[in-house]
Amino acid sequence: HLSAVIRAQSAPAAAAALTQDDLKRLAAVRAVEQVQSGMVLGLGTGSTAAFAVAEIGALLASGKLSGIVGVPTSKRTFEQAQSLGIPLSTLDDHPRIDLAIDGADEVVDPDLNLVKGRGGALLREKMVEAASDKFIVVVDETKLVTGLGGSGLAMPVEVVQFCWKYNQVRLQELFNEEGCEAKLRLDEGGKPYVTDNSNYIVDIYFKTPIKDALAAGKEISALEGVVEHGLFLDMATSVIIAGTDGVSVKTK
Ligand code: ABF
Repeated sequence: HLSAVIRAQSAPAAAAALTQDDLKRLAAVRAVEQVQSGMVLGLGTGSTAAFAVAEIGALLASGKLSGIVGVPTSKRTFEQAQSLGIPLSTLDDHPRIDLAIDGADEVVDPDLNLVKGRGGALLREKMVEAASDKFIVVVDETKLVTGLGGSGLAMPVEVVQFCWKYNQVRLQELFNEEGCEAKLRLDEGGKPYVTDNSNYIVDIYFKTPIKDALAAGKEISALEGVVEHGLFLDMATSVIIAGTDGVSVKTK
């Protein structure tokens, strides 16, 4: 009886001790359970997706998985996957992907719409994930919001370098009523942040959640010089959310 009491008391304590990285790893490892030998995989970007890439590398190394081909969503992920010995390819050679696993910046439940690209890799992420039969999103519970743009953090828009201010002003105008601020993203040295595809990013900060994300996405895409935006609508097949109370899987 005494040992049962000790177990019961220590279980919540152990859960409370989980770090955000532990939660990210839990979500990522759960997603990798869906990977089968022979699959073409979209490999996401960011700290949560990196745990999934590491797990895939470990399963390949131990022989539990084989015949995997990975399509990375960024140069960073390419380097990580290459260092783990994961065979890699491109969308040109594998235009159809079986399963993509990636993180997100914001997730709305129940529609599973996302904001992505705070890590700067939104263009390749969107292309790879649009080409995927299944797209599993892996997040810790801090990413859940009631409406996109609701975290107060950036919703990125990738724009060509040429006359980037034109797009900054146009984006600012589009969302003026929402009290948004559109700012050019800078790198640590104070220079414009340059994406893997040699573009710039204009980050939009919303004061309140976007009312109609579908319409907003269309309006942003219609601007000349916009390459892609971070609203990933109707793309996720499922979202795995790791919280201190456990892991939950949301499927549309
Ligand atoms: C990628 O990495 C991006 O779309 C998103 O911006 C970011 C999330 O990073 P993290 O998992 O480190 O929070 O998924």
